Order: sequence, then structure tokens, then C-alpha cells
Amino acid sequence: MPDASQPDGPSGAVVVSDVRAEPSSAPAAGPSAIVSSLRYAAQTSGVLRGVRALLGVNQKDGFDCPGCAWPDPEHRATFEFCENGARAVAHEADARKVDAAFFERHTISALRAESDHFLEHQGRLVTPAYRWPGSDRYEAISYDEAYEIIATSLRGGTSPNEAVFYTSGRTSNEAAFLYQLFARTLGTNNLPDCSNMCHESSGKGLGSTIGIGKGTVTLADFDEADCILILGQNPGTNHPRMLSTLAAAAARGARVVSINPLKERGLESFAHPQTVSGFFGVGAPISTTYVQVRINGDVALLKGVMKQVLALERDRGGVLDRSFLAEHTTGFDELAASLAKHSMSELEQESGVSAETMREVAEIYVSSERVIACWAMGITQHENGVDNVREILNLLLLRGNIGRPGAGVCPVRGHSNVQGDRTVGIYEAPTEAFLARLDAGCGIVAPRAHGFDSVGTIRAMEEGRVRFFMALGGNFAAATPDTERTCRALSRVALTVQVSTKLNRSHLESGEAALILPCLGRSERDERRGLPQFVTVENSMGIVHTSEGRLPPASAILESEPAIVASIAARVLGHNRPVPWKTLANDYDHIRTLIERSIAGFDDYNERVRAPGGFALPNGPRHREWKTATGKANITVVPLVRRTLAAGELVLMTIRSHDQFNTTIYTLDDRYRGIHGARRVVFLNQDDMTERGLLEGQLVDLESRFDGVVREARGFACVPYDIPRRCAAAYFPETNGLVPLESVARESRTPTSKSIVVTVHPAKGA
Ligand SMILES: Nc1nc2c(c(=O)[nH]1)N[C@H]1C(S)=C(S)[C@@H](COP(=O)(O)OP(=O)(O)OC[C@H]3O[C@@H](n4cnc5c(=O)[nH]c(N)nc54)[C@H](O)[C@@H]3O)O[C@H]1N2
Ligand SMILES: Nc1nc2c(c(=O)[nH]1)N[C@H]1C(S)=C(S)[C@@H](COP(=O)(O)OP(=O)(O)OC[C@H]3O[C@@H](n4cnc5c(=O)[nH]c(N)nc54)[C@H](O)[C@@H]3O)O[C@H]1N2
Ligand SMILES: [Mo]
Repeated sequence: MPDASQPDGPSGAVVVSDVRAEPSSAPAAGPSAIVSSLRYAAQTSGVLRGVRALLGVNQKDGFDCPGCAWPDPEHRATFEFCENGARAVAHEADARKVDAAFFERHTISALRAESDHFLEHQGRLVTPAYRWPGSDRYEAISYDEAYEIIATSLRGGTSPNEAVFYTSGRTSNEAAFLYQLFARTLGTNNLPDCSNMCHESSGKGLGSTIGIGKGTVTLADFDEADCILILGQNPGTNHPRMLSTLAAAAARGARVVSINPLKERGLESFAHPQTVSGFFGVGAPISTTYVQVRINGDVALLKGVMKQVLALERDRGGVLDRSFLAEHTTGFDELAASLAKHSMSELEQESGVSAETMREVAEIYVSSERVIACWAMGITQHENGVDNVREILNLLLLRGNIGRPGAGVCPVRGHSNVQGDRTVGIYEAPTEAFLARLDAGCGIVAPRAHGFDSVGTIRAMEEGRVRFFMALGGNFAAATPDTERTCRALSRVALTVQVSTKLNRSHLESGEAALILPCLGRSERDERRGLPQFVTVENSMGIVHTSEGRLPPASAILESEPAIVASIAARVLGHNRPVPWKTLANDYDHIRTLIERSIAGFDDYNERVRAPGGFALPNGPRHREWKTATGKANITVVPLVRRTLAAGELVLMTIRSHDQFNTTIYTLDDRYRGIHGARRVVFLNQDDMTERGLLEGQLVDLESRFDGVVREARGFACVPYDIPRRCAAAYFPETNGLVPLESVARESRTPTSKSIVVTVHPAKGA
């Protein structure tokens, strides 16, 4: 029976759902959050295994929480976990198994009809499996047989650039390093990753302005900041541990300014589960100012705020950090001249924010000695995502808010090791300096031609230019844009290989032949020849630390990711070409020694990473060293973003619910936004609904139009919500089919998942 929580069934039938939307008035986190995560743990992994798993998260000798990349505080409470981290761990500790018998019972076409939620809840993958070309089933095979199938495919007729190696950001430094070394020795830079769809715009924007594609702050800076700006991020759901940091800052009087089209519960108030007041659900206010910008109105808003800052400088003087601007930056005069060309009313119109509010934010900004700016997907996933980042930098640079305590930039990463993967070489466009050092460290000559990014991979698949596709984690078919087209593109690939912990859409929407390689999860004990191993990861603030699983593996046969990559590389390239793969995989210290030799910043890796808390990678801007072409921090003039909507059109942002981790759907609820039991919902402004004659709960179809092509997503229940006019929101990945493959950010080529122009129509057949 189709309902609003399920994907369109083959019939496309639609029925009115019982979706309830009562925005929660309770503060984020707090006791109900803990109860809810423990309930989930008990359901999926059995109480004991679940609680043991939770206790191992983010302890000094435990494993890194796979939930997000927010760093751990120095002094950890015994229960330093958040609801969503707990859920991620419990989900991995699932006691159910997807084994040989499972694949005998289920055909691929039957599994295809199931929801993503169903697939992920079948249990842990515990057997390698192969689907022959033309077959409707996976068959259990051994790892060894799987490696032979891969080697045959890569040795026979696939040229290196017809092979693509995708990575999702949960992969450890050790596995990622071996993986890119394998790809580059084979002869390709086809190393797309989830970053291409995530913080690529941050990397490009930061790299071109301050010379490093990463943030500049550490956790300690949050204790000193007077003002924290949070743009396009929903930490209550996506980085819950960040709320403790924000609540502490707000409690000591720091100003927290949230810039978001939605009033997100977690940003409004927060109850810390570890404190008594938190336990009784008394919420501490977090945001002192909440600016409800319209979707993609951030450039206009920031220009307005900067105009006000310059006006304050004219009125009062002493507002700008003149000596910093002179010594450390370029481009200030051009910025000031360009701001003078825009009128405040124009900026009000494009941002949807009043001049008074911009003035208020400017006042807060100039009266704060130390300012940090944080952001996430609401900033990066727009056509002008890179410019958004540059505009944030412009504001900070005006008052020298980089390279001193309590100030700086903080792009809050998503996957727990997505930043580390990039550091150790998962990148389709590596620099010459990176490759030269890798060549010297590993005795190879890496290819110089840049490879495919995520969107480029799909285009190449469509054109028949990809014969082999391997994914180290992730869910490529569901996480990428233009779902139907992407699935068709994937089906043209001769062999697709997924290294995974759980069943997902990418196992079903695969190449002509397909392999599933199950692997150990991060929470599990990883022993090589009887010796326990740990891996290392880099958090959002450039700190590299250890992660060591404690739980017994879901199955004794499961291989680790580094071992799987090493085995494949040895089989394809030869045992010692260019490095002794098996020796490396048998003792991860050897991998780290090789990383130290091959990548800048990892001196004494094995020693330093064993120190409590790990070590920080070099970060020039922290010391006001700018590795840019000008040798300075670059202030840039970015074009004003003007919204051009035709009559009836809305801008749709695709966002995460509270109970999902990317394409992994834990439950069908989104508690803080008051949604229960449904995911196919669209949040709309009441006036936009009235204008269209739409009622609460009514089913609608969404249409996006791009270059003359119409894309459709059917059967979404309308939810009136506090969102600016002509803005709409719905969940990812259900709406990925609406995101045109060609609609990407300039420079970063990140899909524009937060600004899709759509129209809304009463559902066909409802
Ligand atoms: N529980 C959980 N944790 C996660 C994840 C998860 O799925 N679940 N995913 C992980 C990953 S990979 C990532 S990248 C992060 C994502 O973390 P977020 O970026 O917080 O995730 P989104 O749900 O995409 O939320 C985007 C936010 O930006 C706002 N927004 C959208 N468009 C605009 C805009 O134009 N301007 C402004 N100012 N705001 C806008 C939305 O209202 C929303 O609050 O979370 C990580 N952590
Ligand atoms: N419309 C829209 N699309 C988006 C986004 C959006 O906001 N809107 N966000 C984008 C963003 S920010 C990101 S990061 C991407 C995410 O893209 P991906 O990283 O590709 O997707 P995930 O859903 O995180 O991957 C989940 C799968 O990873 C596997 N997995 C989990 N743990 C492990 C492990 O330890 N090892 C291995 N080998 N596998 C594991 C499981 O099988 C699980 O099914 O999606 C992007 N797509
Ligand atoms: Mo992400």
C-alpha cells in the first residue's frame, strides 16, 4: 500500500497521508533525545550490544563517532554522545544479518520496490556477493573470488581512465591513502568523493581567499569568541555535539547569530543531556539573533551587513582593522567601491531581510572583538556556493577576524573523516606539489591529468566512458542528483563494486555485473594476524586522532577496508608494486609510515597520533601565513545574486530530517520540525499555499524545469511552515530526482541541492 512515506510505487498511486506537523516547542536534545536514541539502540542491536557500543564512542581509547566531524572536547563526560551519533552507532551494531540466505530469498527487482528505510534495516552485510550480467539475484561468493572478478575486469580491456574510484567520507586515512595510491598507480585520478556534493564550495572558496581549503579555528577558539555566526547549518540535527559548545558560548554572553530560512529548533534552544537543567528539558537559548534570510539570499544579506559596517566606520571610525587590511589583504578598495553601487533597498529585496536587521547584525559584528563564522550545506549547495564562502570571508577580513584566538572560519564538515580523506589524496584534481611528493614517497609516477568528480563521473557513465566503478562506502545512486538519469548511467558500467556495511540503493541500481564487498564498521574490533589495529581520522578542525573499534565484528569473516583495498591492489598490480600491500595491511603502522613519507604535515605520525587527543595538521592562516598567489588574504568582489523566478515558481531546498544520516533513514520522524511518520512532505509558506488553493496535508507533485527538461517528484503532503515566501523545503534523497545534473555550482561543480526552481501542483490521481 503506497503512502506518503514510501517512494512512488510502480503504480504511482497517491493517497492522503496522516502526516502530523506540530513544530515541537520542547528544546532540542535533552532527555527525550537520550530516550529516543536508547530505544533505537534496543530495537536494532539488542540492548546490551547497543549500550556497549554507545559507551565506546569518542572515549579517549574508543572509536571516533561516525555521526559527524565535530571534534571532541578535551574533558569528556562518560556519556559524550549525542542522540544522532548514538543512532549511527546502534545502526552499525545491528544484530540482523544480510547473508547468503537473504540473497536467495530476495530478487533484486523485489528489493528495488522497497524503500531506502527498508533496505538499511535488513541488517549488516556479512557475505561478499556477485550479480552476474543479466541476473536478477546476488549470489554469495568468497572475498577471494570477488577480488579475482575485479582483477579480471581491470586487467582485461579497461583502460585506467575508464575506471572510477569513489569514496564516502567515513573511510579512514589508512584505507583512503591505499585506495588513492592504487588508483594512481593504475594510472588514473578518477577519485570523486562525497565532498564534491558537500563542502567542495568551501574548499574552493577558502583556498582562493586564504590559501587553505579548510577551517582555521579549533574548539578552544569557541571558548573565546564574542560572536558566532551560523549560516546555512542545522546543528541540532546534524552536529548535535556542537550545541553544547554553542550553549556554553551563549551562557557566557557570546552572541550567536543564526542565518537560516527556517527557524531550526536546535538553534533556538538546547537542553544539555548531561546537566540537571538539561535533563529536565529546560532549554537554554542559543541564538541571540535569528535572521530568516530567503533561500540563497546570503550574498545580498552579507553585502547589506558589510555596507552597514562601512557606514559605521564612516560615522564612528575605528571599526575596520586598518593595519590588518593593509598588511595582510588585497582587494579592500574594490570591495568598498562595489558595495557603494548597491542600494540598501535592492539588498533588502534580494535577501528578504530588512535594512534594520542588517544594521543590527553589523552592530553585533563590530562590537565583537572575536568572531567565528560557521556554515554548512545551506551555503555550499548553490550555483554561487563558492561566492557565498568568499562573501563570508570578506566580512571576517574587514576586522581581521582570522589568525587570532577566538576568531576564524569553521566550515562544519559532514562525514566524520571527509576532511582526512582529502588530506591523504582522495581528490580528482590534485596539485602538482601533492603528486610530486606522493611520487617520491611511493616510487610511482602518478598521472597528472585531472580525473572525474562526482557529476563528471555520471556524465562519463552516460557516454559509455566508464567500464569499472568502485565505491569505498557511501550510496552513490541515491546521494547524487538526477536519480533516474544517474541510475540509467550506472547501468551502462560493465562492473560496479560497493564496499559497504549495509544494504542500500546502490546495490540495486548497479552496473551490468555487480559486486558487494561487506566490511568491518568503525565500532568493531579490527585485528590483523591477532594484533589489534586502530585507524586515524581528521576532524573538522584539522586534528588527526585515533579510532579503535571495540565491539566483536558482525561476522568473523568480515575484512577491514584497508585490507580489502590492499588485497585488490595486490591482485591487480602485483604484490610489491609499488608497495608491499599485504605487509601494509597487516600492520597499519606501516601504512602511516608510508603516509608520513608521502604527504606533508604527518611527521612522526605514529608517535604523535598516539598522544592523547592526537595532533594538529599545519594550518597557515592560523598564523596569518597566506599561501595564495598574492601572498595575502584576498578580499573578493562577488556578483550580487538576483532571484529570477517566473510566476508560480518557488525555490526548493533539499534538507535532512532529524532521523536520517544522509541516505540512511533511521525512522520516518523529524521531531524538531514536528513531522511524524512521513518523509514525503513539502514545507511551504502559508501564503504561497493559499495563493495556490492548497490545504494542509494535501498531496502535491513537484516539478523542476531546467533547460527545457521537466523532472517530477510525486505525492508530497503540504506542510504550512514558518519559511519565507516563495521558498520551499523537502527531504533529501526523495527529491534528488528534481536536481538537474547540469545544475552545479560555479568552480566547485557541487550540485545545487539547495536551490532548485520548482512548481507545485495538486497530485495527479489524488
Ligand atoms: N544526524 C545527521 N547528522 C549529519 C548528517 C545527517 O544526514 N544526519 N549528514 C552529515 C553531512 S554529510 C553533512 S554535509 C552535514 C550537513 O549539515 P547541514 O548543512 O546542517 O544539513 P542540511 O539538512 O542540508 O541543512 C542545511 C541547513 O541550511 C539551511 N539552508 C538551506 N538553504 C539555505 C540558504 O540559502 N541560506 C541559508 N543561510 N541557509 C540555508 C536549511 O534551512 C538547513 O537548516 O551533516 C552531517 N551530519
Ligand atoms: N539533494 C541532496 N543531495 C545530497 C545532499 C543534500 O543536502 N541534498 N547532500 C550531499 C552530501 S553533503 C553528501 S556528504 C552526500 C553523501 O553521500 P554518500 O556518502 O555517498 O552517502 P551516505 O548516505 O552517507 O552513505 C551511506 C552508506 O554508507 C555505507 N557505510 C556506512 N558506514 C560505512 C563504513 O564504515 N564503511 C563502508 N565501506 N561503508 C559504510 C552504508 O552501506 C550506507 O548505506 O550526499 C549528497 N547529496
Ligand atoms: Mo556532506
